[in-house]
Amino acid sequence: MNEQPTRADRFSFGLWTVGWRAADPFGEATRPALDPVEAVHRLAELGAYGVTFHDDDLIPFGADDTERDRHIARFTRALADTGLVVPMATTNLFTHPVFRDGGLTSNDRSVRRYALRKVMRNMDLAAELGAQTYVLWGGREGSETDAAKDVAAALDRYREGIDTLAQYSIDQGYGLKLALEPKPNEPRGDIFLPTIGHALGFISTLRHHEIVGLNPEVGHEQMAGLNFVHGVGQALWQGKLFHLDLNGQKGPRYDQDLIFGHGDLLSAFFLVDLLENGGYEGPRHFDYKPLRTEDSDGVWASAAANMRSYLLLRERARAFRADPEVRDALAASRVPELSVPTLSPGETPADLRADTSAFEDFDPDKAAERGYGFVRLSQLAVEHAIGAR
Ligand SMILES: [Mn+2]
Repeated sequence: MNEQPTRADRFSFGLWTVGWRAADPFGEATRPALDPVEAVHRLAELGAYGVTFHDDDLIPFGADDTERDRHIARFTRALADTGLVVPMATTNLFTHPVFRDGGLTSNDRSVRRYALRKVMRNMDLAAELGAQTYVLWGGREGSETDAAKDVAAALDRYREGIDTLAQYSIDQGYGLKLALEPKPNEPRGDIFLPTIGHALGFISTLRHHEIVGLNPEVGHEQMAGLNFVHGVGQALWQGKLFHLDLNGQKGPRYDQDLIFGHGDLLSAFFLVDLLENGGYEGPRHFDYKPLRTEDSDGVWASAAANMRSYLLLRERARAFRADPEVRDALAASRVPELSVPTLSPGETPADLRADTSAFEDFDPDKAAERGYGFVRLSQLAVEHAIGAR
């Protein structure tokens, strides 16, 4: 496949991804700092259309107004020079020690008020740069011991925080939608809103639930042992897939943030198939970490690899859907039949109860005889995914 990424593919990267200096809990940084202006230029050359950032990726924590304006001006010029857009922005509520017990759910009320102001300040910048989505990853919202938190109170404060920020977006006329990013653990021992399902349940209780959705991440759900494709499928079904973070992960362990496709490849194949056919129109955003072993050449190779993995999987998913044998196998497996409503138009529960063919004359032993043919279907998917067809 010689297809190169284009702006139409809507690939975007966080500044913190290619800019990660690769310090980990056991070792120091292996790479020098990356100027956000260089990141913008390199990503544009590679074919990305967008760049995203936490406030502190762009403006060092504690910078005064003059310094802040200077960083923003340089970044804005780089965007204008390259045509890169900022579809999403987010806030760092996890690095500074003030957030050691979280931001929106810290036990310390003054920290919660400070956290809200920090988010609002970067929402101002996000709106100015034309972003549509504002992501909230509550990495420090949680605990290591259940003695530390009244969970109901923490969720009350989480809801108050998100309601306040949604109200702010509305009051300012920013049109920013908020996207919550679930994660089960790391850096906290346990994080609130640990999965897509928890977050969807929480969102339904919000005052402005219509402008709050999700930014699910491949690795985060897989860390919890969950099926990311099913999670994204439900988020789409509920109209809540506002944005997403693509990367790779090898099962339940620490957050690996591998290149997209370098973890569970078959799940990545089905994910691309779902995104391309399920009505998701948003950015294909990569939230990954270039391996700590790599130098700066390796960083840019890894950025290109994410996009190439996606494009290859998209090509494979298209081939899968276009294959007559696959269509035949889908029909034999009665996959399309699942789209047929179980009751007939206008049929009531009483009508169903009166239908003897549904129960009294139904032969469950006979119906149980026939297999579903999912093995054939699954093998066809594997063969398309690995390019054997
Ligand atoms: Mn991650």
